[in-house]
Amino acid sequence: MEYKLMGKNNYESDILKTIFDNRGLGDYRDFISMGIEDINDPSLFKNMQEGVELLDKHILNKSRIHILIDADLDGFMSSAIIFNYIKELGYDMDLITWNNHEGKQHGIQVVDGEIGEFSTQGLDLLIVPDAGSSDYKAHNILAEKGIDVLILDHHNIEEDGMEKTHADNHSLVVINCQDGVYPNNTLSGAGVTMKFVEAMDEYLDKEISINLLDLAAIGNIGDMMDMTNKETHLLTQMGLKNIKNPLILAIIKKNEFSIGDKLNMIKVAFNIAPLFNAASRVGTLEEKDNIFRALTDDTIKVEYTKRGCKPELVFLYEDMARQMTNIKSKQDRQVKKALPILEEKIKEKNLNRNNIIFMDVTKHVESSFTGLVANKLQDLYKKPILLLRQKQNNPKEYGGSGRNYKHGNIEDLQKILKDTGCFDKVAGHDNAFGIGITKGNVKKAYDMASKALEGYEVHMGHDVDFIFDVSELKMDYITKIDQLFDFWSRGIEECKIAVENVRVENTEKNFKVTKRKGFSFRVGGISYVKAYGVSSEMLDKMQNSGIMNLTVVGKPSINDFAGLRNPQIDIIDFEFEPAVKDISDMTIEELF
Ligand SMILES: [Mn+2]
Repeated sequence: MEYKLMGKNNYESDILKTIFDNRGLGDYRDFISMGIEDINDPSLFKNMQEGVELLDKHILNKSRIHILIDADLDGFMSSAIIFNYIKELGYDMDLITWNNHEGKQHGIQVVDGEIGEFSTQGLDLLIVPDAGSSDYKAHNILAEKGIDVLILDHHNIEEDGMEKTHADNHSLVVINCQDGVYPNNTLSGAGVTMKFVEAMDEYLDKEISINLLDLAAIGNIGDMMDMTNKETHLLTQMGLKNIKNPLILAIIKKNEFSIGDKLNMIKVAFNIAPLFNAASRVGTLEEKDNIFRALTDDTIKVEYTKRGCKPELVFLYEDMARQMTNIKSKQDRQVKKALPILEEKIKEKNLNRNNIIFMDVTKHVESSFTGLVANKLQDLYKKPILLLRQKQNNPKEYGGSGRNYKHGNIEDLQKILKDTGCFDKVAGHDNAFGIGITKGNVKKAYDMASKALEGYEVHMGHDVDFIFDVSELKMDYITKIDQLFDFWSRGIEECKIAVENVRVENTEKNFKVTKRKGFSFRVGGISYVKAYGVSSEMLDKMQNSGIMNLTVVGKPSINDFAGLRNPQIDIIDFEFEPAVKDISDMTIEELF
C-alpha cells in the first residue's frame, strides 16, 4: 500500500487550515461561517420576473399544467418541488398532469414533428424542470399551439438552432443558472427550481418554499454539483438539516444501518442518491411513476404482503422506500454476478498485462450496467478499464464505458483515449464516460492507449492529509477534523489520514471479525473499522497472527453512539505484518 502527503504534515497548529490548503480552497473560517448573506436574491436570474408572472397568471386562470419529469434524481427532485409548491398553494391538482420518460431520455421529445410522450390537447402551460433549454424544435411546435412553456434548467444552453418562433399567443420563459447572468452556475435543476419557488413566495407573500429545501439539497448532491460554491453548499446543508419529505424520511429509516444517526452530503451521495439512480436506470415506468407519487402525496396507501403474513395497507412512500432498496439490490446483484466471470476472463486472456484493461463484455453485462461494472473493476485491478459491448443492431459497432482508476495519477483518461483517434465517440466526464468504436479499430485503440499509458505509475496510492505515528494520534485531532462533518462534499473531499505502527493484539475481545467480511479493533481509545470487503484469505491470515503491526489509511470521524462520542477511523486500505511480542509482555513460558 502506498500513500503520500497532499501538503504539509501540519496537524499540531491548525489542522483545518491544512485540510483547506490541501484542497486548494480559501480560508476555512470564511467558509464555515457562511450565512444568509451568501444566498443570492432569486430576482438576479434573467427572466425570473416573467417566469413568476407566467405561473401566477396560469394559477389564477385555473389552467391545465403539465410537468415533464427528467429521467434522473435531479429530475425527480425538481419536478416534485414545483408540483408540491403548486399543491401547497391550494391549486386544484386535477388540473395538473405529469409524465416520466420511458427510458433515459432528456428534454421534450419530438416524434414525427409532434410533441411525443404526453398530450398537448387542452394544455395551457408546460413546465420542464432540469431540462429543455435547448429543445428549440419542441419550443416552436408548442408556440404554434399557443402553449406557454416554463423551463427551470441548469444545462448548458446550446446556441445553434436558436431561431425561435415567438407566436403572439405564447410565452417561452427559460430560467437557467448557466446563461451567464445569475452569479452562481453550480445549482442543479432542483436548485434552480428552488430559487424559482423562493421568488414565487416573495411575489405571493407566502412561506412555502422553505419546506421544499430538502428536495433541492438532494438534487444538488445527486447531480454532483460543486459544493465549494457557498450558496449551493449552504442551501444543501440547510436542506439536509430539515428533511420533511416522507419518501426521503422513509428511505433514511430503511437504510438506518448504513446511514447511522448523522446525515451529511457524503451519506446522501452513497446511500440515498444511488436508489434514485438505480430506479432511473432499471426501474419500470410504473415504478418511476410511483416514486413521483410517493414524493408528492403522503396520503396514498397500497396493499403490501409481507412473506407469510396477511396483506396490509401501507403508505406508498413506505412501500417505495422498500421497492427502491430492492431495485438497487437487484442491480447490485447483477453487477456482482458478472464480476467473477470477468475476473476469470481477465486471468485466462492475460488482459491485465498493460496499464489499461480492454474487454468485450457483450455476453456478460447488459448495457445499463457497463458503467457500474467498469467502476468495480477499476477498484479491483487498480487501473483504467474500458468495457465494450457489441451494438445489437450492428455487431461491427461497439458501445461501452470507460473508468479511470480512482486513486491513480492519470489525470484525464478521456483525453488519452480521444487522442488515439480510433473512437467515434468519447463523451462524459474526464474519468467516467461512454464510448463508441468500430470493431476494426479496437485493436489499434488498445495498442495506442497501452502505449500512451506506459510511462504512468498507475497505482499511486492514497493522497492523505496527515501521516500519524499511532502514538501521535490524539482524540483532539479527530474531534477537530470532525467539525467539517457537515461540509464534506464534492470539492471538499473527506479528510484521509495514514496511521503507522498500529499494534494490535489479536485476542477475541480486541480484534473482531464482522459478518460482512470486515473487522474492527480499538487502540489508544480509537476504534478502527473496516466495515466490509476484506478477502477471506486476508481475514484468516489476520486471525492467525498473534500480534499484528498495521498501517492503515482511513477517514477519521466522531461516531455518536447512544450519547457516547467515540473517535473512529473508517479504514479505506491497510496492510499488516505479524509482529513479535515485546519481551516485557511475554510470559515465562514464551520466553524460555
Ligand atoms: Mn440535473
